[in-house]
Amino acid sequence: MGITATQEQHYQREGWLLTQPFSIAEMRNIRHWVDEVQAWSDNGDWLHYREMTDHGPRLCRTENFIPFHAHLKTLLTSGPIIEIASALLGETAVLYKEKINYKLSGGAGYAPHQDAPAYPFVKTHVSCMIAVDDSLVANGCLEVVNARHQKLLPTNNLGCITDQTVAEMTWQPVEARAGDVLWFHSLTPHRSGTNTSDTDRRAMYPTFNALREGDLRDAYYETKLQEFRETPHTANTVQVSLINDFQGRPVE
Ligand SMILES: O=C(O)CCC(=O)C(=O)O
Repeated sequence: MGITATQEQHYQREGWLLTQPFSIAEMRNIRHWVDEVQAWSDNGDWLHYREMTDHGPRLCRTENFIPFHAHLKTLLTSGPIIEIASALLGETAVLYKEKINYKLSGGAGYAPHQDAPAYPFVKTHVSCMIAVDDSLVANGCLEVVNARHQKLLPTNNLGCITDQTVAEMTWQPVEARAGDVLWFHSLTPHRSGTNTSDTDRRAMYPTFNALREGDLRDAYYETKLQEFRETPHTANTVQVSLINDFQGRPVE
C-alpha cells in the first residue's frame, strides 16, 4: 500500500498528509503493543520520561523502544510505513528515531517548532504521527501551518519559533482517528495543546531519513544522550528533546 500522486502532491505542497494505511485489526495490534511499552518498568535501555500533571506524575514519552519490541520494530522498519516514507522522500527511507508521546489526561503540549533543529546529521527527513488513540482538539491534537516547510524560521532561546512569527501564521488543527497516520516534513511548523480532556491521547512518532545519508539511528541516540549529560537544562520543563519544545512540568 503506497500513496497516490494526489496525496504526494498534497504533501509536497502543504508539508503534511493524513493517510489511513492500517486495518482495524492492525490498529488493535498497534494499540496492544503500545500498551506493552507503556507498562515497561524503568529498568531497561529504553528511555521513559515523566511529567508532573494535575493528576500527579505521568509517563509522557518513551524513546528507543524498537530494539526491545520485535513487532514495533517490524512496523516501523518495513511494510506500509517505510513504503510511504520512501515515497514522500522520493528515495529509500531508513528509520532515524522513534518515540511514543503519551499525552495522558492532563499531559502538556508542545510549543510551536520545526523538528529539523533537533535532528543532527541529516538534511532530509520525514516524520509521521501514528494515532494510537483518537487525536482531537480536546485532547491536544497536532496543529500545523500549511506550505511553510521550505526553510528554517526564526527561533527563540528554546529553539522554538518566535512569538512574532507564530502570530503571523495560520494554525490548523489536524484531527486524526486511531489508526490514522499524519505525515509531516521536518520543516513543517507544528504545535499542540495540553490534553484537557479525561481521555488519553497516545501517538507514536517515527522519523525517517534518506538511506543515502546513512543509517544513523544509533548515532542519533548516542549524541542525544551525550548532549543531555553535558548541557545543563535551564528551562523549567521536562527535557525530552534537543530543543525545548515540550511544555511538561518536571517531576520533583
Ligand atoms: O505529541 C504532540 O502533541 C506533539 C509532538 C511534537 O511536536 C514533538 O514531539 O516534537
